[in-house]
Parts: sequence; structure tokens; C-alpha cells
Amino acid sequence: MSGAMHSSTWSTFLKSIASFNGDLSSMTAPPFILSPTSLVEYSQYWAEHPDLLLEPNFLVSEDKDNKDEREAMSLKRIIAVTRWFISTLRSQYCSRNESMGTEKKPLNPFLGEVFVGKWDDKSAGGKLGETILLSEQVSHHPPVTAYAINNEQNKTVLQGYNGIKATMSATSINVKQYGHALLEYKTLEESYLITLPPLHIEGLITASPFVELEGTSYIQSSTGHIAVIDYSGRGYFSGKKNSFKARIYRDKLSSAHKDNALASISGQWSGKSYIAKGHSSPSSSDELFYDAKEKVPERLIVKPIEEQHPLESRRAWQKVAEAIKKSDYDLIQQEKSSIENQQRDLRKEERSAGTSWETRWFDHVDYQSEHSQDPFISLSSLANLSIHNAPSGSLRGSKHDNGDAKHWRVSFQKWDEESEIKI
Ligand code: CLR
Repeated sequence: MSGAMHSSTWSTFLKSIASFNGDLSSMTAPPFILSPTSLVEYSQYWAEHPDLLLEPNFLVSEDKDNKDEREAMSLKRIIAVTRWFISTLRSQYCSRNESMGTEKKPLNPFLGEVFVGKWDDKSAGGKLGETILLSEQVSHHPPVTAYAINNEQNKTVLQGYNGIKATMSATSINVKQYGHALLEYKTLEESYLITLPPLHIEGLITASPFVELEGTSYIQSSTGHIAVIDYSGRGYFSGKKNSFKARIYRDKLSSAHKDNALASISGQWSGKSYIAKGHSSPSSSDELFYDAKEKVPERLIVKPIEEQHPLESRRAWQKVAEAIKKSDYDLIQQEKSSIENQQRDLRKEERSAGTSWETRWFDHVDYQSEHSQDPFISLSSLANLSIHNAPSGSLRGSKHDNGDAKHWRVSFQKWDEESEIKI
């Protein structure tokens, strides 16, 4: 950042974010902090390493009657799921800094905006198969994005949704995530519930914002195993940015004491991390767990804009994105207003017709009234997690464990019946 003009617009911006609550429409930012990418695209970060996502499918014991071996393999699988999860973090939280120099304000998706694409099988023997992404803005007030990532060949489905609530402190924006991810390996008959960590945005004073993760997130397996992941930034428990410690336990009960950990992982989620047996924190002399700088993300394949449906993100925002790339403030405003007005007109029409917008591929499932087979209920109970619409990772009986229990779930039937939008 340079120039007196920039710094004055930046301080105006800092004052404007004092009232930011998670709804991007309440934030007006100077053009140099605007990203040409909509939040509905962020769902792709979950699978930029399809090989790691699918790996647990290949970690099965040959000898089904050998209990010790079965147990050992189920531990290997939650470690593999934890490795995949850690591998998503650099894309999720560092990719804007890496591609554009700083964290940016994403485009605020409109209701019904969608983003789809696929990852081809890059494996030698074709054992992975194609993986597809469906992402949809299912709510505008408050903003919520739902997604599903499906690999038919390996009967693996990752689905989830995201919303945020934000508060300001003196030097940072503090963000709580709402929602969770549910990972199902249908051949293994195994599932995992993944909670989303809180985060904050630093570097505001110097106009070079970046994300740091904090607090705790969980990965609960249907086998009982649980991974507890603690995050910290520079100067907390390691002195390095993007630090984490993960411990894997046989079950929630044994996670009450660190000594019970079956395996421990520590390091940087944006760099190298190491793993060791037992509870003590591994160091660089232990086995390498993951190296985020070494493993190149596989980019999603998205069809050309000309072939996209008007509701598809890159097509819908094309003119705004071009204006942002040209830093043409007036044009940005003009093109954004045109989308906003269109949306306002749609809502007005719906109101007068007594209808409401219908989500395309996702349903809002109420877990207080519907008895479904969704593993969410059993996994939440294994992890002692709230089933309510609380900050992700809230425990049962905590102060947030209340309100409704509605969560977004994919309907592959709706996707099968989709006739207008193609991958
Ligand atoms: C969205 C869901 C993804 C993970 C993720 C990564 C970065 C987060 C984003 C989520 C939500 C919006 C977010 C962003 C970082 C910055 C941005 C919090 C949680 C805010 C709204 C931008 C503020 C403007 C600054 C650049 C000053 O899976």
C-alpha cells in the first residue's frame, strides 16, 4: 500500500467496518481491497487435494477378522482425514494473500448464485475418478453458502455449509464460523463431522489484512475416534504464524486428558507439520505429516463463461470483476447496483405473488422435527457437540447450545433432475 490517498480511504474503511457483522453488504471498501471472486467460489478450497480426500478409501484391512488390525486401520483413516483437512487450510485461508498480495473483500453472493466444476482424476491407475463440486448461495440475509463435493467412483461425499458472524476489536475483525462439514465414505460405511475454527483478520492498521486461525476445531469419526485441533498465531505457543496442534484420541471421553492421545501432530498448516505417536508434541526430527508448500493444489476445472448459466457466479459477476480488475470505482458501483436492483425486483415479484425463492440443490433440514438417518446427529452426540445453529464447534450445554437446529443438506435427487446447469 502506498500514497496518502490510499491511507485516507483506508482509515475511512476502518471506521466503516466497526459495524460489520458478517453481512458483506454492510461494508463499503476501497477498490484496492476488493476481490473479483464471490464467496460462493470458496467452497472449492475443500477439495484442491482430491487424492488426500479420497485416501481413507484405500486404507482398509485385508484381514477383516483381525480386530487389532481393524483398529489400527481405523486410526490410520482418521489420521488421513486429518491430513486432508489440514491440506485444505492453506487454500482456504492463505490463497488470496498468495495470489493478490493481501486478504480481500470477496463479492457478496446473491441468493441462488451457483458455482460448479470438477477435478479430473490425476492418479496413474484411474483409482480416484472424477470429483465434482456444487456450491449454492442458499441464504442472503444472513449470507450462507452450501456445497457438496461428490466422487461417485469412490462413493465419497463431502457436504457442508458456511456462514459467519463478525465483531470488531481494536486491531482485528473477529469471525465465528457457523455450519460444519460432513464427510461420508459410503463404501467404508464411515462418516466424519468436521467443525470450522474461529478466525480473525490482522494487519488492518497497515492495510495488509490476513487471516489467522484461533481456538479449536474437531473431526469426529463414526468409529469413535476424535481429532482435536488447536490453532494459534505468531507469539502464542510456537512463535510462528499459522501454527496448530492436533491430537487424536480413541473417543471423546479419553480426549479429556492429553496423555490419552494416540497420535499428536504439530507445526504450521501453511507449511510443514510433523506427527508422532502418543501425546507429546512432535518436532522437526519426527515424521513429516504434511508439507503445504510442497504439495501443489489441483485447481477446479470450470467451463468457459460463455457456456455458463446466468446464475453461475463468474458469468453473473463478469462485469463487476472486470471493473475491479481495472480499479474503476464508478463502474464497480454501477455494475454492482445493477445486480442488486435485479435482486430487489425479484424479491418484490415474489412478495406480490406470495412465493419465495427456492434453493436449487439443497434442503434446509430441521433436526428437531425430522428423524432422518443423517449421521450428523450420531456424530454430534459422539463428540458432545451442539446440534443447534450455534458457532461451529459449540459443545452441548454451552451457552450457545440453543436456538433452531436447521442445517443445509444436499439433495442429489435435485441435482439429478437439474436440466439447465452442467458441470
Ligand atoms: C468463508 C468460508 C471458507 C473459509 C473462509 C475463508 C476466508 C474468510 C471467509 C471464509 C469469510 C469472509 C472473510 C474471509 C476472510 C476475509 C473475509 C472473513 C470463512 C472478510 C469478510 C473480509 C473483510 C475485509 C478485509 C479484507 C478487511 O470456507
